Amino acid sequence: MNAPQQSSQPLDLEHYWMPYTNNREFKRSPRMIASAEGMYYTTVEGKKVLDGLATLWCVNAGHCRPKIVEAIRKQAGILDFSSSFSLGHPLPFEVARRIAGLAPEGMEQVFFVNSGSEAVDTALKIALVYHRLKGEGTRTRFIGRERGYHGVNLAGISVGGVPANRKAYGVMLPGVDHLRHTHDPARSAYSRGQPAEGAEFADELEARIIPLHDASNIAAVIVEPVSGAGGVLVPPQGYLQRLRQICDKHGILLIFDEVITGFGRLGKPFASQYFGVTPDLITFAKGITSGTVPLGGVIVKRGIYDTFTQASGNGIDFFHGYTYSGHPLACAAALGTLDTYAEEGLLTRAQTLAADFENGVHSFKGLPHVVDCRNLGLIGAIEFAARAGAPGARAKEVFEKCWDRGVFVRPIGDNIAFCPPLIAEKKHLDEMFGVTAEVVRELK
Ligand code: PXG
Ligand code: PLP
Repeated sequence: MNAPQQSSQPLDLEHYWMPYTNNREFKRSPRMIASAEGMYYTTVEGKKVLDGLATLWCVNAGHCRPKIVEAIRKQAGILDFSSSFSLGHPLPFEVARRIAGLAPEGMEQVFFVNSGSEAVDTALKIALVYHRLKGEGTRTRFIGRERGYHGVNLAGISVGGVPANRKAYGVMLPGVDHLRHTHDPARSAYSRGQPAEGAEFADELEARIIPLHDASNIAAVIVEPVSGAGGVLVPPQGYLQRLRQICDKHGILLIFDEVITGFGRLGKPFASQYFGVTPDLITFAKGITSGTVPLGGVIVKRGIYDTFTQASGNGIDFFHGYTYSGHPLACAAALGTLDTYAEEGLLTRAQTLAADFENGVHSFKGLPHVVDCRNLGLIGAIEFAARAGAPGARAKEVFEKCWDRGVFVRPIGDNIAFCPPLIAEKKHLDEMFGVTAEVVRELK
């Protein structure tokens, strides 16, 4: 199977097993990207495509930004790799200091990993050990949420709530329960920003889950402040505050998975600050390097870190870490990214664009088959009624036709998600929404 490419050698597509892809379909008709700059990809055929999803919710600074490229280039020639297992090099210390400076007050220590999935596993393990060190070792259960996405590792799919990511894997982590999701189209379809109704969905934690499992057995609740991969679900007003209150009352840790919402998506460094709710742990990835080099991590409250270090005596304080935790190239990319964010004001830029973005998302109301429009900051989605007998077909068709017309947006079930790089300008939003609307108008 061959595809066009720039060199004279045709590209052999056979051997790469692509993730989350219909491999046979792709290899029959590949969508292949050669390069990218700013808001646009260039395909191998030379076509420009607007990146309407920051690639996979991560390229917040836009593509191939000079400071980031230069930081990676330079670091590769200075220190290619050095481990962080009882050795050190300066970069992860500096990145951690910078992140602590952006994080909610009191969240000061950063543990590095290489992806959002690893960040989730790490956060759950920190929660287990923390309770054990506090003499509450019975707290081993985790509470996730329907339609939550917490990566693909076994712990992440256990607390996650996307059925397709779970159904083929049989036994997962034991002792996991799920809150219901907050999607409530009957009351809240077409909400601009946070739905007014639905804070009481959080009460299920206290009314059903805690009585069933007993708080003394529950380690943590993990939620995305705004669910992304589950279809862009915006939390109802007051919902996250209520989760926080209930967790506090019962000694349960609250984990915000900010892999998508972190680094400016809602116009603050973290969604936690946007909502004014401080969790005990934050997982992050993606935007920390604007997608350039894999890096993720967990930010914890000071007291959690202190509990580990005080308990360890002369030994290792946390028996956990990845070979590449704190990798020099990833950390260099992070510093270049954080500099770019700071110089261009990108971590607050979503505030400036949010109104235009909201108007763009809600301009789909009334177009064929559209049943909902949702938005917050610079993340949003439109939802279609499922085509009879073919769920997801409408969104897939929209994705394919938009791509052909030079705009990349992501289908998620019957939703189309929008999540542009934070450097987007009004003209890019107009192009993204305009092309998508043209395609939606043709939908059968
Ligand atoms: N948590 C959240 C909230 C995420 O959005 C992860 C964890 C896992 O991160 P890694 O780096 O391990 O992929 C994510 C990642 C989609 C899609 O279908 C979403 C993600 C990744 C891939 C596809 O939209 N989010
Ligand atoms: N498998 C084997 C055999 C290993 O030696 C290691 C790390 O040393 C791993 C898996 C884990 O790899 P990583 O630390 O990159 O997650």
